[in-house]
Amino acid sequence: MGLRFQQLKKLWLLYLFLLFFAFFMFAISINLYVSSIQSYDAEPRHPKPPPKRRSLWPYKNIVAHYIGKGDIFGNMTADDYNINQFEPKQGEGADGRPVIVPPRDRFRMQRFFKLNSFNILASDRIPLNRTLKDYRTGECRDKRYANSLPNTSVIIVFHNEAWSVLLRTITSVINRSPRHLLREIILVDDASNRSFLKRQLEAYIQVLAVPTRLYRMKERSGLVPARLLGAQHARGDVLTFLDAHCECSRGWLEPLLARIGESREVVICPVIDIISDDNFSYTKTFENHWGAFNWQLSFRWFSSDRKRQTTANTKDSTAPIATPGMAGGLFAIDRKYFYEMGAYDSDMRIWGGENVEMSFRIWQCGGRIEISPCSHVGHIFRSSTPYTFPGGMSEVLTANLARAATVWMDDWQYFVMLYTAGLSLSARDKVNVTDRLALREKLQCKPFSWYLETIWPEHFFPAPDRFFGRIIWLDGETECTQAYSKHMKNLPGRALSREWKRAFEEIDHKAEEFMSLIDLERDKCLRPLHDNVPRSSLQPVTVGDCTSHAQTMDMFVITPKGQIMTNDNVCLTYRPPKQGALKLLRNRNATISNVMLTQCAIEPSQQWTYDMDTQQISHRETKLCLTLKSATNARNHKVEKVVLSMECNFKDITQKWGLIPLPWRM
Ligand SMILES: *[C@@H]1O[C@H](CO)[C@@H](O)[C@H](O)[C@H]1NC(C)=O
Ligand SMILES: *[C@@H]1O[C@H](CO)[C@@H](O)[C@H](O)[C@H]1NC(C)=O
Ligand SMILES: *[C@@H]1O[C@H](CO)[C@@H](O)[C@H](O)[C@H]1NC(C)=O
Ligand SMILES: *[C@@H]1O[C@H](CO)[C@@H](O)[C@H](O)[C@H]1NC(C)=O
Ligand SMILES: *[C@@H]1O[C@H](CO)[C@@H](O)[C@H](O)[C@H]1NC(C)=O
Ligand SMILES: *[C@@H]1O[C@H](CO)[C@@H](O)[C@H](O)[C@H]1NC(C)=O
Ligand SMILES: *[C@@H]1O[C@H](CO)[C@@H](O)[C@H](O)[C@H]1NC(C)=O
Ligand SMILES: [Mn+2]
Repeated sequence: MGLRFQQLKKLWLLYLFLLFFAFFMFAISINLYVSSIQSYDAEPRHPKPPPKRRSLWPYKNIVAHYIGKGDIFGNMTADDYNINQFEPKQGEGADGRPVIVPPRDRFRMQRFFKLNSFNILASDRIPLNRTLKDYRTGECRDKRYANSLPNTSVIIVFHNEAWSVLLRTITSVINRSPRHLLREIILVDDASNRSFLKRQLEAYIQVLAVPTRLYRMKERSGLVPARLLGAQHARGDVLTFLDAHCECSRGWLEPLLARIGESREVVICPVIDIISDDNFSYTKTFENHWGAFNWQLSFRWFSSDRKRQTTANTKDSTAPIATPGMAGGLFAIDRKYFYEMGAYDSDMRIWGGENVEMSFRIWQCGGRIEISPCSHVGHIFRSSTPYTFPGGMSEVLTANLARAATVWMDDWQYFVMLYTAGLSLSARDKVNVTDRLALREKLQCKPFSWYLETIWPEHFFPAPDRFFGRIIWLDGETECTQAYSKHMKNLPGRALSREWKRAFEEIDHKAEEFMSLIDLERDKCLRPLHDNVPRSSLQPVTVGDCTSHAQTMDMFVITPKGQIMTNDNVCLTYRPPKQGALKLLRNRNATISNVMLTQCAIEPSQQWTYDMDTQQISHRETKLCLTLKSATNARNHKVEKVVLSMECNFKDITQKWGLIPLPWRM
């Protein structure tokens, strides 16, 4: 009897244990489920870290189609859309620290993310007046500005912005600007329909310490018309445009106004720091960077050793940095100068392309665009826009870009239209830019070639003295390779010159023939080993199918000095693998080579020569020739064709390369 009781007791314990175990497993699986969604969801949105020296900063233009995550979190209702859940917790997010949303709210956090494409639950926990650190360098902090700086109107356009994010932007402007420099804040509502942006907002701005006025667009018009409406009502000496999802940090305003006080022809931008869309942490970015555009006119950040400082004293780390392009969201400009220079192209719709137009226009018409390293403003970078895009996002964007290109880019407009997906030469016929061309005439603006040569000498666009086209492997099997080799063999005095210029001219003579002979399927083009790897990262090179026009993977620009460049400021580089490089490559299971595509820089590792006689491309310094070899991928043991540089051997068919031009201007 006693024994049985003991057994029962054991069973009972076992039963209890099993119960606990089941519960435990359940908890773990829920946790795993939530975190797996989170990491899947969060990864593509994470802004990339600030740029290191001489690295391309790969955070992209924030345009992408929003892809819903299905309805695992339930669909948004009108109530979800209109509810304002702002509930600040003392000290949350202080000093720009990240916010951790408590586990019980994680599901709601996921659910509401898509409403704004940022973590609204995190934002709603942070007080409007949260503290930020002082992100300036010591030199910037010590800098003293004149007493009589021009004053400014701050213009903020919003469309269905979240309450806490919009008001934190406004609060940071008020709290961190000297009162006498801030004349007014002008809000322009681009036809929002969230209910808290109506009366509730109107009541809120009545009591602010700085006069704040709100104007509303009658229908959704976009950034340009809304900013123009705001500017029209502004009375400050300077117009300062901000996005509606920013936080100004200490001392942000004085350096901007001081620079315009010095020279009214300067359009000046702050350094744009990163506010995480996920946890709202504020991350300072590298100060010595500048911006420009890629072949498709998407804005890109770059940084370089080349001194772009505006003063003669290049040691002055507080001096603004000249930049060929502006991101467009955040900048200050003298109000009268804004109108003298043609304000904005008011026919640009919704969003996108206006920063391209303004960058070209300001420079070509005699102004300057600069970034002040002393002014830091945080901005929430999102990976997609949560808002509607009347007219279709890519249609609107390409139409705007077509306007900018047609007015300002001269010969290069054809290049952009030929090699941008969604654009074509017929885009020119659809735009009416009569007024803008008249403006260009009136302001007597300089040609685009001047802009490239003078303002952006390190650019990677084609030019009259450069080669633009494909580099094919001369396997001797296709018509194109045979015609090319034959032509090179019959050149008089061909062996005398290894000048690229000479080669470009010879190839130009036969451009039509070579272009008509190339067979996109049979000819083999030099190109990156992997598709879809960020252009900024180190990547090996191979030969493969030549791509169609809208992709530019296999298109290169070669300069007379022997830089072999491609889109996004990427150059063919001789790079003997080091320990570090090996590690880097192992992560991406790529094959190791001593020839890589990487960030352009003026240095010997990126200088190549071409021998017309042997059709070899060799690295100038080491005299090693580009060679096509098979290599085994260390990780997946697949055999891949990789381009290496090796001892030259004029008989080796794997070292023969042809330059087949592509058209880029009319
Ligand atoms: C969400 O909306 C889609 C279509 O709009 C519908 O097919 C789906 O059933 C909805 N899901 C829920 C959970 O309501
Ligand atoms: C923020 O404002 C609240 C009142 O609205 C105030 O109690 C708090 O001290 C302020 N915090 C800072 C850092 O100024
Ligand atoms: C702004 O500056 C203008 C002159 O530059 C002056 O007339 C105006 O009073 C100033 N406004 C404020 C608020 O300081
Ligand atoms: C707001 O407008 C969008 C279209 O722009 C519409 O889909 C949505 O239902 C509207 N929301 C409310 C609450 O009216
Ligand atoms: C907050 O987000 C940033 C960037 O998105 C990330 O680097 C950081 O690790 C995050 N912090 C926390 C505590 O999750
Ligand atoms: C283009 O616009 C101008 C002025 O806005 C107008 O006079 C002209 O007729 C328009 N041209 C065409 C072809 O629509
Ligand atoms: C790494 O190898 C795997 C398996 O072959 C492949 O699916 C993946 O795309 C590779 N990753 C990169 C970055 O090339
Ligand atoms: Mn923005």
